[in-house]
Amino acid sequence: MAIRFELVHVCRQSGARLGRLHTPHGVIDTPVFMPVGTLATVKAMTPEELKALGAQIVLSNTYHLYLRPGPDIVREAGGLHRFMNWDRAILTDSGGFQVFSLSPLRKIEEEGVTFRSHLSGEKLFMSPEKAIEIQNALGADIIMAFDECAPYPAEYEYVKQSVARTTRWARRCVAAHRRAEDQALFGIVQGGVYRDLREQSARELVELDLPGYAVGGLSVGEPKAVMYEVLEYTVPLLPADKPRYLMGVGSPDALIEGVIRGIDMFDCVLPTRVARNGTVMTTEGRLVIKSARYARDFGPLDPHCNCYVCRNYTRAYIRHLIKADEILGIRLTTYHNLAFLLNLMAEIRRAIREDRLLDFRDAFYARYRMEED
Ligand code: PRF
Ligand code: ZN
Repeated sequence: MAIRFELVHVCRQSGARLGRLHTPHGVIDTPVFMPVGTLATVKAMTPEELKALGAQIVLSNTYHLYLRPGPDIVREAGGLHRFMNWDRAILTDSGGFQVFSLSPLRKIEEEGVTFRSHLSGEKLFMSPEKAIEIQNALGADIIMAFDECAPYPAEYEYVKQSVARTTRWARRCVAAHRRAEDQALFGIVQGGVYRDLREQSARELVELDLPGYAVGGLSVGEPKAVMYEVLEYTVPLLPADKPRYLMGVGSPDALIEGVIRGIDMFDCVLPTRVARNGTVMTTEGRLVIKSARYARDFGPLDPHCNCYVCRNYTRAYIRHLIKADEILGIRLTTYHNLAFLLNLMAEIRRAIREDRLLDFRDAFYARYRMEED
């Protein structure tokens, strides 16, 4: 068994779970947020900096690493951990989402997906077997089944076909997996916003007795209230003794709401992506640092944050760096945004341990100005 999930405590106020996920590259305290390192790097951060921030696991992408540098080079380097100098845990997504969101002219068939590289335009093919073969070569601690993420909105009949195909593909992933002893293969529940399809997807995947399960197909444009409702009826269908991962979610409010509904793992490009256009995440909401109002603001990015950036740099200085396109600007906003989200997760874990996660949510919302859906 590649991983072992230890349920440490269930919050008596919210039902949220505190856990420990044991992997071949260390123990992860859950609920956890996984910074995204699409191309075997969390953009602008060194592994040493990620460790200083307390990152316990990062996510990388099969699709992107398949296009470049190619799985053979990563395997020859000794695997993804050695290639990128990261000795803590790694999860790779299967490409079953990036193919759909990034590649033009893709064609989905039972055998797999034919698509064009968004870089070279060259025609490529991805199948469940291929996605697993690549992920076996990359060597992450947790790998994901090759799924189809239906768009939102999508017709019931379309999603029904897509759920059935995702189950058949998951079975093929299980059969193709060659490293079950040191790589945990997670299934991905699909089904859009249709309750019976979510139930069918969960039932069929749970039958495969995988070491963990993700909820996919959410945060794809539906209102947040709809996502929360889907989680409310989907998460209880997943085994309580295995980790549950909500894919592609990273806004502070959705992290808190996801944890309350029983989620243990999250990933999102949000903190690192918005950092690069100068958006800073704070306890009061997002702040656009380029704005003229910060030109003479000599306070920290977030007065409630005590990260390296907030202890040493001012809003005025970081605004100047970002406006001047200086590399240090996006390094500092990225560092702070990750510190903010990783610290939020640590506070969530403490609130679960102390049976007060609902009180924590209310206190957080009292200060936080929410983004629109
Ligand atoms: N499937 C996979 N990766 C994903 C998703 C999915 O549905 C999502 C949906 N938010 C993000 N990343 N394989
Ligand atoms: Zn900070």
